[in-house]
Amino acid sequence: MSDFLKVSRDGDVAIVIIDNPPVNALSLHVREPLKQALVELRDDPLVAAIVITCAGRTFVAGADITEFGKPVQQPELRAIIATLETIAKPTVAAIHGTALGGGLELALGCHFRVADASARLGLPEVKLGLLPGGGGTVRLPRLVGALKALKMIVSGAPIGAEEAHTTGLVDALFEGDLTTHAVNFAREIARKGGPFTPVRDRDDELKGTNLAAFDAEAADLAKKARGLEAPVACAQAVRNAVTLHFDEALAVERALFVKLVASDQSRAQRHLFFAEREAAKSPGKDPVKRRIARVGVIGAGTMGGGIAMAFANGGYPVTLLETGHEALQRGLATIDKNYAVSVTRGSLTEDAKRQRLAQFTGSTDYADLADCDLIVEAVFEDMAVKKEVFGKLDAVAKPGAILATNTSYLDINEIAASTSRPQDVLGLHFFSPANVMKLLEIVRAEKTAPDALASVVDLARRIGKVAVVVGVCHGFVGNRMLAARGSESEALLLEGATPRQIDQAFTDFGWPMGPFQMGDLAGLDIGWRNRKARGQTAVIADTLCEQGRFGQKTGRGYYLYEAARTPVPDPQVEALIRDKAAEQGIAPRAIEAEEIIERTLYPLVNEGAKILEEGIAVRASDIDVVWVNGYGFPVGKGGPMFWAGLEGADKIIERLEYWHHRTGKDVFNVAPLLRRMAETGSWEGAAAA
Ligand code: 3H9
Repeated sequence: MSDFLKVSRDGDVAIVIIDNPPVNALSLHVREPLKQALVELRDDPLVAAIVITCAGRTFVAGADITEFGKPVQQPELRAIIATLETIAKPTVAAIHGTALGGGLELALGCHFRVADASARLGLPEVKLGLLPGGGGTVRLPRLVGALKALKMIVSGAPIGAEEAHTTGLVDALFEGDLTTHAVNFAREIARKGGPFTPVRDRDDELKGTNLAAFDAEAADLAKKARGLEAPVACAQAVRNAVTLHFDEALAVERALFVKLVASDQSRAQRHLFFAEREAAKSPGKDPVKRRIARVGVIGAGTMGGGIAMAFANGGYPVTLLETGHEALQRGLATIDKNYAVSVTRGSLTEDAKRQRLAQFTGSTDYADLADCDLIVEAVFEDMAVKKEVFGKLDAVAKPGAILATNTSYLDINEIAASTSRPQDVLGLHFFSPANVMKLLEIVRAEKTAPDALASVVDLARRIGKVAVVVGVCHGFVGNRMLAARGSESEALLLEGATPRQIDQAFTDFGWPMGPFQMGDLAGLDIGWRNRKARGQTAVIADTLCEQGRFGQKTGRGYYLYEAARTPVPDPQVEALIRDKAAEQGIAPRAIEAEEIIERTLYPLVNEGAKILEEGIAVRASDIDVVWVNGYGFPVGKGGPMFWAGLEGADKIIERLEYWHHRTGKDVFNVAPLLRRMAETGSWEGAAAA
């Protein structure tokens, strides 16, 4: 019928097969033949039942996201679902892989849904700053109840086929040839006879809805949304499914969708969706990858242990090396404890815990790393120590093994040059806790071989990381920009702002926490040690550390932590800041949130432009991926480089120039690429100009 849609027959059952690789998105070229096929099959007296299925690895994974932001072309998904609901004979969606977003909404337009036992179903639109716009908010509650629908739609997290079956979303589960099972299911249903009730007319599940409980849950979720509009709209739409007539609720859903799809937040989140996928692609021709079957990790401290867990969680056997038996046992015990916590929380089964622990082999002998295909060192951040480790690795690692350093700042070219195989050396900069944090900066050194790089990019995806390839410089992309963001924080304190005020400006912007809360969480002693090693000072942070105020771990930092992790402003710290300001002859003045943002986030963008110009990052969107996944930059603003476009490059330049003129500081020295961005309107244009 079309390249993207086929219809076949198995006796009196018609099988509609959507074939739009890679994920069977509902692009216009699918919607057109699909609507036509449904009309024809509806009117064909020889057809007793209709099965909708997909070719390839998955059922429909949603609307075609690349079409958003362009004029809507008919037929829309809603019209297709409306057509489905005019069909009196039984319609069955046969789901394998993932039924997501518009894909699940299409399935909800059918009378029945059957699924492969390994399938996953969900409405992830919220992650794109949207709500389900094909009737999902109105139909899903009719099958699973309003509260369950609320949780699914606001979280965007898919559920497994088994849970979908238990909750009533799926009518039957099958293993083996799904189409055959679905056809038999449809034929049997047709034989028994109708009438068959479309989901829109089934409201049994809605009748007992406890609206007070619903509203309490929705309020809780709204609080966690931190300024994002989509989760709030999702909750409102699901509530409408309970309180309004179906058609009214559907109309409101549509209106909300139209508003959200045009919003900056959704544009930002869609940008990130594609940016993450783009970042994982190796530039140039895809080389043949090296086989990575076993991983070695050197150092069983917090970082090394977390890295080892990340690999074990991804199914890789890990040799964990420490210098002494005691440190090794301590590291292994911590790993055991971390998994036990996951079991207690219900995110891991006892069985899975056993399987993961079985992936670890502890050792204190470098010779035991000889069978590892990738070895990651996570030892003390010191060039001499790293070189010693790489010297030992050079002696024992097998030919072609990839040797990685987890350094956050050090020059990987220098580390590589200290070995006889610089082509096998690269950086794997994990973020703490490494088993949880999604971001992985993959650092290509000058001599890193393309196949070594491509192999770890591929591996990163396999262990569920969001990988970004970056070049060598002090702090790479993330920490270098963090330094630019942080450079004015102290100055702002000395000039009159309080830690609370600065942190508040950040959380109002959408960050999960501000720089001082973050510093207290990470431990102020780390930066202190770094500064001392580089001969730098930060008068307030250094004084806090000299007083033993390292942050949460000592119960005191920029804030006091009396009750657990809640930061309480400390008058002593504020007095200390005023004293230090007085010593420097700085008279305190009132500082507005706008100035805080200008002096911290504009330098962040500026540094990003410098990084891009130097080729340390390949694309502006890679920088966004780093900042959203590693540093908590608000997703609704799309990362610093995307946000620069929203904020206006002209405005940023004007304010950077102002502050540069006033302070002479290099962080305000406008990057030439940022100027070209202002002229061309995009980072791509700026790079090409
Ligand atoms: C929606 O449905 C709105 C409706 O409610 C209302 C409409 C009115 N469109 O992730 P992968 C591309 S909103 C276009 O690497 P995986 C992706 O960019 C949608 N393209 O594969 C990549 O391209 P490339 C709700 C899409 O196996 C390639 O496919 N649905 C779409 O790791 C492979 O993707 C979602 O949000 C799309 N919908 O994971 C689901 N999806 O090769 C979004 C993927 O050029 N998709 N692409 O880089 C996913 O979550 C994952 O892709 C999936 C597969 C789990 C399906």
